[in-house]
Amino acid sequence: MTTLAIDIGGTKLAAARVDRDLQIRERRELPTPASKTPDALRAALQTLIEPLQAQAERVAIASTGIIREGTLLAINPLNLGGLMHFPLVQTLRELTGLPTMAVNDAQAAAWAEYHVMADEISDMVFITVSTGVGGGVVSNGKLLTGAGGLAGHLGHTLADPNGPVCGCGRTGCVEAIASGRGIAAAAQGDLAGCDARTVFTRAVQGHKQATRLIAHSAQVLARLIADVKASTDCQCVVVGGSVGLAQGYLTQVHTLLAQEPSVYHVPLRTAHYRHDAGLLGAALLAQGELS
Ligand code: ADP
Ligand code: BMX
Ligand code: ZN
Repeated sequence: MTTLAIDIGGTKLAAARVDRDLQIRERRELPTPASKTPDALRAALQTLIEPLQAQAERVAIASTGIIREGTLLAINPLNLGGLMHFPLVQTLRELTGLPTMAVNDAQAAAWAEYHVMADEISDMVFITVSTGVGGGVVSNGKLLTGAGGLAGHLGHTLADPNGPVCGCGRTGCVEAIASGRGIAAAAQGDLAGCDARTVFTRAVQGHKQATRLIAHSAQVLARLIADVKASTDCQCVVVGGSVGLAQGYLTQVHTLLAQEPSVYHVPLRTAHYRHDAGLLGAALLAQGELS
């Protein structure tokens, strides 16, 4: 019983064969094609899955964006280029001939992380700080997707009314400041043009602007988590994504959250499944839906 799980992010594509007991047997990664055209994505997905699909019985996709009737929609089209309306489920069905389902990446990751703690916890929130900032909410043991798949898009809540314009059209979203793209966009002077990974490396070396950019991201994330606690009364917030998982980041968020009034405090955890939470959550959801 093997699932071919695929994770489509704004920066990277990942795929793995996942067993029924959630063990990853083989995993591959490719950059999300820079041109972000439908043809380039289809070709990249084909290359990615070809060596993995032989024994698979179904396909489970976790993807950035809102997934509506198997099609990819963006709340932040800047993260997706020309991929708006990409027929995700249809494309993977054609490429593999297998039953296929798709879900938002952060919602999928929330489900995997909830699975790890379901014995002790009924209400939790997952936040990915990656190319964008995504979220998934589990309330009373149920994953919230909302009427149209938008539930949990925490990156598009307000951080600063005087902040940068977000790709979604609003001004000052959490994502426009705290995400990898947000950090890179704010980099100036000798950091101009650097990606978030480089900004983190420079901060470790003591670069002042790099340190400030990361501290600003962590501050925005801590305030978001206080808002999330106020709106969901969750028992735990799990943080993932390459920025969220970066050395020292969650410690900063934790310190800043501790400065908020205690009613907004909530235990913070690093994603148990690290970079694989989206893949495994999609596989888990597919086991339920496509079995
Ligand atoms: P995706 O958004 O495609 O799911 P990631 O979770 O890897 O992919 O997030 C990509 C963002 O994380 C980019 O902005 C990238 O610069 C940044 N990033 C990647 N690796 C690191 C790292 N080791 N430390 C800090 N930031 C990183
Ligand atoms: C954006 C949005 C979310 C996604 C989040 C994290 C798009 C294309 N994506 O807020 O759906 O969950 O980014 O995505 O509108 P990632 O690419 O950083 O993993
Ligand atoms: Zn936004």
